[in-house]
Amino acid sequence: GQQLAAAMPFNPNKPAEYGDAARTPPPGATAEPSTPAATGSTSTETIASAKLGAGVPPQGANPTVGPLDRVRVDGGGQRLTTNQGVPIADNQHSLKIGLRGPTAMEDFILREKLTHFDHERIPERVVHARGSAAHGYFESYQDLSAVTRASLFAQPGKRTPVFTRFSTVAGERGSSDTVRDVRGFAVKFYTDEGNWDLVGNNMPVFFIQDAMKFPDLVHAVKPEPHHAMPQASSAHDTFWDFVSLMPESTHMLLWQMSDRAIPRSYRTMQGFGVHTFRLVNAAGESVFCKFHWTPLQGTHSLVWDEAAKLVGADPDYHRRDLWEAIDGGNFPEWELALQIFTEEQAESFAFDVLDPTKLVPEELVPLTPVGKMVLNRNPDNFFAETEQVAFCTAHIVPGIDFSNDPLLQGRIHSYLDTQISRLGGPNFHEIPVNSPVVQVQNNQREGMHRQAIHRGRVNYEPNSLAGGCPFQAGMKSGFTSFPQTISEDKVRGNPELFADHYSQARLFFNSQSPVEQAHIAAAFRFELTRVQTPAVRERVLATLANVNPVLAGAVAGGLGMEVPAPLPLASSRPMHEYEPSPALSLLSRPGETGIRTRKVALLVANGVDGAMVRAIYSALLEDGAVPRVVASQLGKVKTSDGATLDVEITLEAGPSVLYDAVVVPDGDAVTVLGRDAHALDFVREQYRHCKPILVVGAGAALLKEAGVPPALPDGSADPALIGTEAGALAPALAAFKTALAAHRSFARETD
Ligand code: HDE
Repeated sequence: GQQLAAAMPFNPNKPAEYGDAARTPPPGATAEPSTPAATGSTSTETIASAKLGAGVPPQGANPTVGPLDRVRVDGGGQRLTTNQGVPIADNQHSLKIGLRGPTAMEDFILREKLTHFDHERIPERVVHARGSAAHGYFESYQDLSAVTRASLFAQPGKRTPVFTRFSTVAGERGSSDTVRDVRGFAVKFYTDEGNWDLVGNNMPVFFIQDAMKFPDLVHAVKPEPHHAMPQASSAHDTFWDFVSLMPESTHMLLWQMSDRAIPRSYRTMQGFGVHTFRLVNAAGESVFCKFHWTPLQGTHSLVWDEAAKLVGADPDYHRRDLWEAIDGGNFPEWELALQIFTEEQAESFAFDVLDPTKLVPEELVPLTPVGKMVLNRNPDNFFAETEQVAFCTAHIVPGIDFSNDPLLQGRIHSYLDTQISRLGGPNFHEIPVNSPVVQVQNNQREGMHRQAIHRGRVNYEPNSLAGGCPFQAGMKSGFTSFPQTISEDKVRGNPELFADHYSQARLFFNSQSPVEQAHIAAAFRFELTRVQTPAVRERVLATLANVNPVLAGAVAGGLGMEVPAPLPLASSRPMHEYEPSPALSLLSRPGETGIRTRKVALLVANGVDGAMVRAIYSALLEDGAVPRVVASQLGKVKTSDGATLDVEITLEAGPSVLYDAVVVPDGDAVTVLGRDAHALDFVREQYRHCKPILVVGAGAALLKEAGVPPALPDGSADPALIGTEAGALAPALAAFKTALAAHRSFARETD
């Protein structure tokens, strides 16, 4: 027996069955990666995994790494096995009756492999199907116990692991990243009192006021049911038909037609909890609260023409950007801020705080920063983590509670419900990425795919046979709902202030810079041009006539129409007039990370000044930017000093839209580049998309060839169009970096 035990492999997956002692291999057993030939023994998957102490911890290790360790699988140095762990001798040939004969029914290896493959797909999310996620942590700045007993806010410096998923809403799982759409911003906090999911968007308001309307809204925006077109786009009749009959959507439509809907990166978006929530302290006192995420990287967007071209150039543009930033150690950060207000204050506002089509202006209730989120680890496996993560608005923790916002109330039901069909049953909380870091204890049992092995005979409460355990936590430490007093009739309807559909739409538009206003008008023009039904276009114009005459006029002009009479108002109350709120402009948050992670193309060809390319390349690298040597063809180019330079990517594979800026260095290369249509398009598009351009010496000729205005040494005509002689590179490079940090020069926009 002793001998047999020694020969048996030790299985570290099962320490729980035998207590902690089982973590130590029995004498003779091996927990080291081993080649079967050397020892004649097998080893289990986790033995080879880096996380069992054999290797380096994954980048940005945090407390979720431990719990996920149990299920990580690394195949390095291992034999192929079936799902039953049986070693597979031949993975290339099925079992046949004679080399040219039929396949044997008994080929259980083939059948297992095909059966598993046949069932690989799960339903995609009905909305927010396409997304990307990362692990990280939230760090609290201060002790917030005066307003909430939520443990993650209990003390300064306290860290809580998070998993955050960003998404588009309308597109299917394989659609493109840069379409015009709202972006999801969902954060799962693995707190020490259970999971809290803050399932927000990158815009602070929503299209509808009541959960009852959500299926209709989603049906209207999704591809039309008869021919399943268009993919991932709101620019079609059914969407505009629905929203033009739903004046409460007007405020959100302005956000959706703004540059917020085409972010430069997930890393440059704000996030919002949208609804009013409650915070509750240990004494049971409650205040209202709105959640805001502000990116340290600043808020930056694409321009529409660029976004449309990126759909083709790189459909994974945002996914890649997030992945590469984290992979390269540029961990994105967001500050979490709260708008805290009392119920009494809320009653004095000109809008109803339970109405999710309204925001609370920062001028009315300032933001209180309470902590920051750092995303520092890419998932190991997209399906296991990003696809299987289940966010639920119902996941709240003691200290946080819902408000009566009728949209939020409906969401409390929907998210748990949807996981049951999407993830195949009620045990989705046991999927590793969804498991809390605290132990789950209750008497819920069985169901599909149960992982936990509950011990003992007691699966009910109250009980005496298990000493009453697990026992109710009680009011002091357990979750308690805020005991709001309500004495009202049971009715279907809305409070009166919900009927003010336009004053905050007007606030938003009036708070935008002229450039942003022009982009909003252009987006309406584009979308309504795609709409085929004139009456729908007309109804949207009649809606906009209630918002702002300049906007309505610009959109109508763009469509070759007259502005119709405004839609009749739903309420006779005079509309509230807000002062513009500068915080609502994207340009008000340029960010603190300078040129870090900005991508810069250096266009080269034979004859380029190689020393200059190297100097500019390293100067950009030094400040954290991502320079790339781009040419017509891969391989090497000969530089003017007789040396060579490695080309990193071609103009064809790396077109202009993939870069935030371009440099055309000095040298004869310009003659070669000037004959390449890709190079001409490149600089034309960099110019058209308002990106910083630096041309040195002879490089200026490429601008002329492309029909771009000349670059002046001092950038006086256009601060992001910088030309210099080779001898004066340093100041020009400094000006270029400043322009790059500012992201774009909208003053030159010609679209
Ligand atoms: Fe969602 N929403 N939603 N939503 N939502 C889903 O849940 C729903 C709403 C949001 O990365 C679904 O797991 C209803 C507002 C995000 O996995 C589903 C209503 C906001 C995500 C669902 C809303 C959101 C979802 C689809 C109105 C911003 C992606 C799959 C009553 C505050 C989360 C899933 C992720 C996903 C229902 C409205 C944000 C069907 C019924 C408002 C970020 O449950």
